[in-house]
Amino acid sequence: MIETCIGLGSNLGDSRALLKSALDELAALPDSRLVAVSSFYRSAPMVAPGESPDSQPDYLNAVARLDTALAPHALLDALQAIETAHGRRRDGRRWAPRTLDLDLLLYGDQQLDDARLRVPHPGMAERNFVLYPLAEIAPAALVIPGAGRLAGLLEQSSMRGLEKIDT
Ligand code: A4P
Ligand code: MG
Repeated sequence: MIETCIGLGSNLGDSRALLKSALDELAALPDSRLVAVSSFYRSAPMVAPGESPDSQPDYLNAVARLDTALAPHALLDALQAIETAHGRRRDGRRWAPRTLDLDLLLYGDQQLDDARLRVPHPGMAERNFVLYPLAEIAPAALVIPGAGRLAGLLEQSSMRGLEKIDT
C-alpha cells in the first residue's frame, strides 16, 4: 500500500454534505483504506489573477489520507469519477467555482509530471487551506518532495482567510 493524501474542496452547493459524501466514496475505493480525515476549514477563495475574490463563494476544504494499492493514474481516474458523480462541471475556466474538487496531493514520496498528473500537486506547499488540514493528519516531519518539510512550510504560512469549523 502507498500512503497518499487527497485534498478536498467545494464552493458550490451543499459543500459540507458534498465533502462527507466524497469521503464515503473514497473509503469505498477498491484496494484502498481511508486512514484519516482532517477537520473541515472554511477558506477564502483563491481566484485567477484579475478576478475579484468577491466573485466566488468561500470554499470548504479538507485533507484525507488514503492508503491504496491503486496506481497513480487509476487513482486519478477514481477521483475524477467521484467529482463527476457529484455534479462537477468543467467549463475550461481556471479555478472556476466547483461542487467538488479532489486533488491528489501526495503519492508516497513520488514525484510525477506528465500530461495528466503532477504530484506533489502544484502549489500545495504555498496554500494554507492544504497545509493546515494536512498538518492535522500527517507528522510535522513529513517531507513534501521538492518543497521540504511540512513543519517549515507551516512556519511560512498563516491562517489568514482560513477558519476551522465544527463538523
Ligand atoms: N492534474 C494534474 N495533476 C493533478 C493532481 N495531482 N491531482 C490535472 C488532480 N488533478 C491533477 O484539474 C485539471 C487537470 O489537472 C485534471 O484534468 C488533471 O488531469 P481540474 O480539477 O479539472 O481543474 P482545476 O481544479 O480548476 O485546476 P487546478 O489548476 O488543478 O486547480 P487547483 O490547483 O485544484 O485549484 N481556493 C480555495 N480557498 N480552496 C480551494 O480548494 N481550489 C482551486 C482549484 C482554486 N481556488 C481555491 C481552491
Ligand atoms: Mg484541481
